[in-house]
Amino acid sequence: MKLKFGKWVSLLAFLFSTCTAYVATRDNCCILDERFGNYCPTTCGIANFLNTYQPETDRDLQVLENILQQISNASALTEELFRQIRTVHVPDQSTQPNVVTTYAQKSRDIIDEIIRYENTIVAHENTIQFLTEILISNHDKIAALKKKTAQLEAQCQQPCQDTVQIQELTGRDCQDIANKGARQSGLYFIKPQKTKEQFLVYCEIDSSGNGWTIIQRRLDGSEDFRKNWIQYKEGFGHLSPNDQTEFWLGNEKIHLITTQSTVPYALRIELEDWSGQTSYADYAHFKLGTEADKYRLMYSVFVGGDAGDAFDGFDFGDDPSDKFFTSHNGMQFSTYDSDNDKFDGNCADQDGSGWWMNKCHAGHLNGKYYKGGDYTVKDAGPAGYDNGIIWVTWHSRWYSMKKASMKLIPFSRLAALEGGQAGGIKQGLGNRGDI
Ligand SMILES: [Ca+2]
Repeated sequence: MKLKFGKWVSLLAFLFSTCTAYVATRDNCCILDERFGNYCPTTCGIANFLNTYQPETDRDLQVLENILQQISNASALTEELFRQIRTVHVPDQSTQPNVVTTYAQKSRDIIDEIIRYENTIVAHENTIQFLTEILISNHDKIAALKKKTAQLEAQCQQPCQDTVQIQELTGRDCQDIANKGARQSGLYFIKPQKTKEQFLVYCEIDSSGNGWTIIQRRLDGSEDFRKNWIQYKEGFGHLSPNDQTEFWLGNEKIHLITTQSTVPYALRIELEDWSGQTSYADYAHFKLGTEADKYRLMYSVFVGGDAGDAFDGFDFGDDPSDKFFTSHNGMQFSTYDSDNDKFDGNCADQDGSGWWMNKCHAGHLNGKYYKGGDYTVKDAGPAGYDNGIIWVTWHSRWYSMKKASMKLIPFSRLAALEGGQAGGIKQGLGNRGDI
């Protein structure tokens, strides 16, 4: 863009040849300029003028050239930037919607995951709350146990005393002891004939000298009567001097007592319901067979008693054979681990007891203890059969006794006792004709 000095000289030569008028006007001076004064400049004047202003003009031109070069560079840079932007950012219109869809799905997944975690946290909080309550409960129990332990430790510091008083007299049964003069009920050792060793029993002796040997006692449900064959054989529970504990004397001992001689025994069953009413039932010639015969129940006759004769079976109205299949005389003893009943199943296992089961029972004094008396199929557990302390000729099979006991006395003594009280026994025994 810069004009060379040679070109300026050519131009001035032209101007000099055409502008020769002495007074410069627009007509005779083509380069009239006030900086030349009132005359059209000569060659030297123009040359001086040019020499004066050329450097400044050259600088201006150089400045202009630089500016143009910068603009040119800037344009190139801009074009390069555009090119690079196009290269880097290539819009893909076809894939854009999918990208948006993918991001939306991811967002939903994240939200779902957050909700899931929140639910998990809430569930864990509930679990923690539940466990915390158990922990607090256990702490309370532990504290109670520690307190109890401390009390027991304090008691253990005291000297041990045997408070059980055992009477000195002995005999072959409690009536024998009473016959020897004993008039106090309590714990005695007896030794039936043909028995190698004596064993402890509770004797109930009245002022008239009647001596009852107690073979079973139910009174508060403190003893679990769901026991196996060996336990029923040997006996379980506790004998106490005041007879305030539950027990089963043991089939072997009952067998030994009732078969020790030709002297027949009588069995008395005494019951008490939850209203305080009592009743009893007496059976003559009561005895148990050997273990080999599964301690079979045998008696001759129901002597009497307001409890009724449940051992003879009961017609429940379910089936004509009810009475036959719920009678007990002649039945072998059964426990949950020794099924000797007449039932396809296991009566003793279903009813949780040991007893002379038929198919299964009408009297069941080793049954489950139900406080209050009345109980239901639901209370009876999975089997759903009547399994309480039952004597159906007095109360229904869905009523369980508050108290029950079974006790022995030589039959002759019972006959005298019954004869003096009522006389019903005479008729019962008269039918047998064997007393
Ligand atoms: Ca069976």
